[in-house]
Amino acid sequence: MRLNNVLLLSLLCAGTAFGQKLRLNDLEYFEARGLNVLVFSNQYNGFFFDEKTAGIELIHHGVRTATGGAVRLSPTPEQWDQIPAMTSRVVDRKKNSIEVSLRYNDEDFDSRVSVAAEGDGFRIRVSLDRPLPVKLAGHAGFNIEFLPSAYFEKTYFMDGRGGVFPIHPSGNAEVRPDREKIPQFNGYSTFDDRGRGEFLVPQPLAAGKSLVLAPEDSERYVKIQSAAGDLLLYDGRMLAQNGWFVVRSLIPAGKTGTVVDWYVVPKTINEWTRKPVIGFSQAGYHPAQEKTAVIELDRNDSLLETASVIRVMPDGSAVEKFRTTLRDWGRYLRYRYATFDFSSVKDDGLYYIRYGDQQTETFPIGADVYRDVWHTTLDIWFPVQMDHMLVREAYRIWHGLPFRDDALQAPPNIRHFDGYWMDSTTNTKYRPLEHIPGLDVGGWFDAGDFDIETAHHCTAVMSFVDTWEQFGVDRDQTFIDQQTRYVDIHHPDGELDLLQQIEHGTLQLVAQQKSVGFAVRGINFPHLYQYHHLGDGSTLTDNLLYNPRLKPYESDGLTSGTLDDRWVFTPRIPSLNYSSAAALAAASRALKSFNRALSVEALMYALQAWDSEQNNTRPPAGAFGGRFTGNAECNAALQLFITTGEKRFSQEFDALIWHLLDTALAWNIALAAKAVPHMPAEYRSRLEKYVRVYRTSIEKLAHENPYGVPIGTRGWAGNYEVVSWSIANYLLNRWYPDIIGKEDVYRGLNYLFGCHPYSNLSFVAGVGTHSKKRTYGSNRADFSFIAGGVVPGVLFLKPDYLENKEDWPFLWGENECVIDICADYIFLANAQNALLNGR
Ligand SMILES: [Ca+2]
Ligand SMILES: [Ca+2]
Ligand SMILES: [Ca+2]
Repeated sequence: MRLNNVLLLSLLCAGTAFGQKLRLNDLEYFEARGLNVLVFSNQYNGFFFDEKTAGIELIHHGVRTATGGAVRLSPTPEQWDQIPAMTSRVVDRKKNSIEVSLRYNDEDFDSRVSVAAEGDGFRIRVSLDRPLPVKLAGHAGFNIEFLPSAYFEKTYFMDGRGGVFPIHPSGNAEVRPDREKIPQFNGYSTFDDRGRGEFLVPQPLAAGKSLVLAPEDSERYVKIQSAAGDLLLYDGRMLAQNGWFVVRSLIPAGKTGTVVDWYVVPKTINEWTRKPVIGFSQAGYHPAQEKTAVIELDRNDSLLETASVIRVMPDGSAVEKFRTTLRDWGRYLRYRYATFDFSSVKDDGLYYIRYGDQQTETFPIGADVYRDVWHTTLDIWFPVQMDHMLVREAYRIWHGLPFRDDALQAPPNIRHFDGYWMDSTTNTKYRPLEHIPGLDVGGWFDAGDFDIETAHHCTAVMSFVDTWEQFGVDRDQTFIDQQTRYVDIHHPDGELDLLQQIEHGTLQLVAQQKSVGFAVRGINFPHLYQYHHLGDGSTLTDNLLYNPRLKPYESDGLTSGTLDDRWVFTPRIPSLNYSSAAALAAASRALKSFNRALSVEALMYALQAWDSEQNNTRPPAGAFGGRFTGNAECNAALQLFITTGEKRFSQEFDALIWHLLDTALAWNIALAAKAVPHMPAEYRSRLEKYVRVYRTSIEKLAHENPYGVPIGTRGWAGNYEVVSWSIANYLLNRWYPDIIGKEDVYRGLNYLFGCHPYSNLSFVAGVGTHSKKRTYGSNRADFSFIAGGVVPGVLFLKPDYLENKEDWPFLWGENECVIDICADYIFLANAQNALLNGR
């Protein structure tokens, strides 16, 4: 009866097909104005597991507010819980429906989930051909997850009873014995049960047949009705700060056919149109550079004729300085774009852009606008990432002295989390779980996690040396004392910070070569429940060496029976050892007069690593890092040549580089450019042909998207590629200015500083008028940031959505700052200054 009314009502609405508001579009998702329903356009991947970017998802009035619609095995799945594999996906345009088949291989459990447009919303049905495996009864259910920050300070109704969504999780949990637990990834556990053999099950906030989320807010209103079992509302943050609000229905035991049947109606606002995003540089512009804002528009929006630049005056008045006609760029992914060229505005001053009734933040134009933009990254972000040091900033201790108990030899034959593993042998002289001395020195926390990721260390040290050699950065605003392992931010100590950071990275790389004999995969945690640590890294272990003769949690004051020391992962990875050789050879130059002894050691180990890899057989291209081996070997040859001047290295470089350029030009062009000043003149002319081919790829980008930079589509957003691309252009511009122009360099920072899709926030936390204030660092649970961190940026979600959430820091692919991009950002900012204001 109710259904008929809905049907009748919908049929009366003009323009809707078959009485359904949602229709399947060409990109195979359901669409209505203000609402998209994605059904496994994005799938779970087996690397980071549940990234909160897969399954059935809602994009509600432009914001992705729901994810993870799927059959799941726990009430509030965490990142490392089992994920279903999608074994088929059938799009039925006649029925206006999509059906997917899901499988849990380990549990031999198959299900089908269908989503069909119906009335003002859609129906979700879960069906089984075989009853639920007995073991999964009470565990398996259909879940969908709602973004907490989208529902903060909002309410819900469950069967007419009102409730408020909690800002902080404050529900109840129940303790259950381990035997009832559905195993997480590879038998690891995210829960530290202190040896008690138990786990936690969150209890629902509410239960009933009909749930309304955000009845007060038409942009967020969603009504869910269950035809059979109860709807249970959970708060996933009870177990993990990055959890979402979960709505689920249990799958009943012993049944086949339809086992879950929900009717979902997200409200939409009539004629809703997304507000335009005016992309521009929040850090401002140099008078001499091109200045083009990119305006991102809803496809239903109509482009206004003009935009203007308004100058802000010291007396508080504002005057229009410039107005011009906008250029329609056309469509890119889901939006329409227009460009606003105000390059002719060159006077020093403060300005904002006005488009329609919108006015942007105020930004400067001036020769000095980029002079200091890298300071916070070197002054604050890198010091906070420093491992094996206590780090203070004025009254705040960012973290105590961590990992004095580094590190134990990882046992062989393991498939670990975070992309770590061990081969069938340790490749070292150490027994499994034996303490390897000497590793508790130097290094940086790689990212928002606390492991030493050697590959990124090599990149960061290499990048720092490039910055040192090309720009002679002579800043000193940080106190760094290796003797007492103490760092104090905003405290000059008479030593150049960049050299101190090169020293800090080199100390760790040298220690690996010295103690282990080669560059290790990294130093990471034995337990998954340590890995997801939030807050002060020094509290992650007890900082006492592991002593197997003591019981867990027992200590003799010097050692401890708790197996919490980090593990050293020691598979042999030639590309990594070559990268270490390159970084060490480069660092030995930078450290020559700063730390003579370390400089000598660095070169010695660089040569040793080189020789040992030259004598090893090369791994197949398919092996880990195999495709990078050529580039890493070539880079090591170049750095060793620059440092030693020995011909054998330049010959090896020359023997490798051309093949690399022929097979993967974009990956290797920057390396080739770095060699120009060190190679004979004919090298430069031979390279020119490749630079011309590379030029065409830059031109192609200008047609691919309105920003003219490479926008990545991987599971980790692409700011690193944008920065690397701009650096490559800078290195090439130096030798081939007629082929690669200065503007090809400037576009990268312009994009980073706010001229990008989704929003116009600067992607460098704390830099520019309006910048990222919630990033995925050690303080992410505080919805905060570490100044100077550069986030990955806009994440591509299939088929046409770019996203960088600012109200939710926990999506690492969007918001996690890592050492390699931050080091490269310092280089690029200095490069851009050098180009604009003279080398
Ligand atoms: Ca890591
Ligand atoms: Ca200093
Ligand atoms: Ca310990």
